[in-house]
Amino acid sequence: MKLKTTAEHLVYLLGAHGIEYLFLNPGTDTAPVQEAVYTLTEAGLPVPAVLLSTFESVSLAAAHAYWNMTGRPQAVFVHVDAGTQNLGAMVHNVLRGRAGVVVIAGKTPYGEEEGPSGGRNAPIQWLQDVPDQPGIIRGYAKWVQEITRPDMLDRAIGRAVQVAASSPAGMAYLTVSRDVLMDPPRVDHSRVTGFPVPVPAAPDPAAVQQIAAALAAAQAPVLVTSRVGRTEAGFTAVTALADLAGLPVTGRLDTGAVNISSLHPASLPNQAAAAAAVSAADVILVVESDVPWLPAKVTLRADVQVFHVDPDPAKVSMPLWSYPVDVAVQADGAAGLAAITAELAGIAAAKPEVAERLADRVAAQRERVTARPGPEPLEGPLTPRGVMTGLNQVIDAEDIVVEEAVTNASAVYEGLERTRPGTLTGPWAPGLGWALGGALGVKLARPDRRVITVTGDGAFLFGVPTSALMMAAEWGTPFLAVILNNKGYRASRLPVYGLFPDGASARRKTAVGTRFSWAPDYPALAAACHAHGERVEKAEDLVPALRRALEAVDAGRAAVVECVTEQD
Ligand SMILES: Cc1ncc(C[n+]2csc(CCOP(=O)(O)OP(=O)(O)O)c2C)c(N)n1
Ligand SMILES: [Mg+2]
Repeated sequence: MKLKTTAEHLVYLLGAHGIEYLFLNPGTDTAPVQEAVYTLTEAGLPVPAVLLSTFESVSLAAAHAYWNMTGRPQAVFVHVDAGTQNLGAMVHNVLRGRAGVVVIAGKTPYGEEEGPSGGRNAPIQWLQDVPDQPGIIRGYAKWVQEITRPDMLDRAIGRAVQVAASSPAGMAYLTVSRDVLMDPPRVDHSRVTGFPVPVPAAPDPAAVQQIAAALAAAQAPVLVTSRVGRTEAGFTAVTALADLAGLPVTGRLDTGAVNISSLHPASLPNQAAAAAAVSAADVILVVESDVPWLPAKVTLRADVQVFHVDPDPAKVSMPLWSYPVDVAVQADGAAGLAAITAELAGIAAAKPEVAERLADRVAAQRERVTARPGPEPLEGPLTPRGVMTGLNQVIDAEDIVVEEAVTNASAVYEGLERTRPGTLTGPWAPGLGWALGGALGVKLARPDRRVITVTGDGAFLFGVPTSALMMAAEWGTPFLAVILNNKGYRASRLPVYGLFPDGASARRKTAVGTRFSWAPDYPALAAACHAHGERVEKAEDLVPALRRALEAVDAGRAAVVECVTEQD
């Protein structure tokens, strides 16, 4: 096929670079791209599947979640500055989640000629012209580029995918005007090869030796990691080190992936246990964690040694990040852990006293695990922990949970059994409204798995449920949303009590701007969006409601289970 427009070239290049999905919210700027999808399809060329989304933040959360599951960046096409603004706080989540995504935004045309040049032919195209469209996302994107000429397109797309996927991954933001999209393409020298994603950095051998030696000598080491279990390799590496060194593992503070089975004896059961382990530690190994502990809540030992392994241990995107680190190693977390474990195994093989110390710790850990609290019984008023008890009864080990439970996140991390890598994901970032789009993205990436999101009622509403539930039907990506409905923003109430314990708000047992008196009827909202809906008020009713909802999901329909809980 002889390509006629730069838009056709663009769509071709996206497919050629392995973009499987193009999440699209179109406008006047995207007309050449929309046409190109059909012309390429008719010519038998592979093109990304185009998924319409009625709200841009939902698209971006879906692309982010897809990255979390696969490590493969997808493309989100948005309408000029307005669509870019609707990406909203999900842009921040992409930054903190180190998610590889390619966002392409149209730009209003430069020319004023009507016709095939794609120039301005409607009043809106003057109004769309703003001084700094990329400025909307500049503080968060990893890389920004405007495609100003057809002959740079191949390099711009190749580089966008390369930059987005390289570690630490992030957002590549491209803009392109409608008239450039209408320009004749420059395919004569176009190439899709030569844009490799760099292989992950291996750790420095001397630093690995130093860390392994410190772990061999340690009396009370601890491993703090949030993200490394996102991949099977990371999960395996954490488990191997815990099995060898008997060191406790936590990722509970800034929450995170299943880094080790929640049933493994090394998995610290809650934040209090994590804080105790960190304060008592003589060696702290931090691997891919942005907030390893709270300085305000934890006093470290004076003789502690802190080691930090991360693709970006300097945390360049955080203006103040000053945890006291002795040795920082720039490396992929999984590769770093595997190297440290191999080195430590070598030391243990050579020194029986080290082998004995490690074996003692492993044995001690196994004994401690028997003392874990049992599940909360399911009777009487429903509680967030009770909801986890119910979920444990109905979900399988391989089902994937998407967490945005806010003040009840600890109920999820402490109460939900998660034993397999990649079976828990979330934004783990500041912008609420990720979970529903995230659930869509997970389901796209893992169509054979069940997807269950656990959200606060506020988080659910931030997630644009009318859009996300509609998309579940449009895309054929059903999921179950479990709402922990405490009737408002508890997270925005507790800090008022915290700062003013004897204040007017604490006395009134409420704070302005945090209670929902007229929340939607959630099951009715679900029904309006083609989803199955349930409301549960009594603990005894939970499991049957969850089962009915999962039946609906298994039959291809999204479902919403509103769990009414009373919380201060
Ligand atoms: C986009 C966005 N707006 C506002 C906030 C501030 N915020 C943080 S938590 C929260 C309340 C969340 O409510 P809900 O999901 O019901 O959880 P709960 O606090 O009740 O546990 C708000 C408004 C935010 N993080 N992101
Ligand atoms: Mg709430």
